[in-house]
Amino acid sequence: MKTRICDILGIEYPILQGGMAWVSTAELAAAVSNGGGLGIIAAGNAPADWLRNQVKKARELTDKPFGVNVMLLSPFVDEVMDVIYEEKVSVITTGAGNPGKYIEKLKSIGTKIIPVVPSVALAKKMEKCGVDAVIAEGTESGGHVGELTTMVLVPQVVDAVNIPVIAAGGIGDSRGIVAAFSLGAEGVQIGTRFLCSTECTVHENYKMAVIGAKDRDAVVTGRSTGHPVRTLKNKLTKEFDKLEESKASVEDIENLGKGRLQAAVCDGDVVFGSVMAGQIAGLIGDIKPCKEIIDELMNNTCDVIDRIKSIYGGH
Ligand code: TUI
Repeated sequence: MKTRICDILGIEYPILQGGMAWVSTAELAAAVSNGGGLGIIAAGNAPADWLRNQVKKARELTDKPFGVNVMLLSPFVDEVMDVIYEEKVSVITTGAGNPGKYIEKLKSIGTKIIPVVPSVALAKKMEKCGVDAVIAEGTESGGHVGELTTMVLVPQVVDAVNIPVIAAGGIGDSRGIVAAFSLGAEGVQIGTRFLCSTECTVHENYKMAVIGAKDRDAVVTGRSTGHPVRTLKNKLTKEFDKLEESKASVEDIENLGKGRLQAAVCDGDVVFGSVMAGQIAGLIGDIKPCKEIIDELMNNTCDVIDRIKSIYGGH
């Protein structure tokens, strides 16, 4: 499975690891890169020094390419970008906004830029700005979500742009990969599946909450704030629902979420923490090394394609 994405990024398989705030650390990124995909360190809301250390750590753990995910709503976004320039990070993905104003400088140092786009309009705009590819992320994903599903977003973005499209949201096994390629994607971004890996440093409770999740457990809260977020249902999401039903202010709703992702990731508070995960959580049933996850994804892809061929009489 070689696509333009493999050539652009210098990777073996067209699999990118999702940039998950607090979750996508140097350890996880290096493990995915060592497995033949593109590992990604998520800057999230972290300050520049944290990111610089993580980039250095990842360089110690792998000699393969890896990237950084920039969350554009971060209060530290400008200093995070400075680290990316100084460290000459080879590829960045962006989320939760339009990275337009950073593109020229990034291109001048050869950094590849792959923004997440939740719409055709932003995909076209980004192509015009000269980005290298786009990630069409459906609302099935965990964390901050757009409106459209992967199934409808990916083919419309594919038809609208000439640069490669990476599908994201709801992909956790080989069937999802083949589906994404059927829609015209040339790569996939996978988050929740890699969260349940041996190398991922999140608290064990968090991984077990994902493994225990059923099909309808990853719900969206915070729609009224303009920043809807998908997490596993728990006491915190019930509290969010109550606040939203009572038409609480955006400030009150946002305050309820403060520090809750850190509490889930670092302290294992899966009851009142923000357990961000995608809708595919219900499909994930084990924790294993990233290399095994990637090998399984790639090996089973051939079986899925063979099954499709057999349905169509092998033609
Ligand atoms: O960014 C993500 N997922 C995230 S970010 C995050 S941290 C956070 N926590 C609370 C509120 C907000 C952020 C947790 N998970 N995925 C990529 C993504 N990007 N999803 C949606 C978008 C997006 C939305 C609007 C990208 C661009 C965009 O453009 C608006 C514009 O300015 O044109």
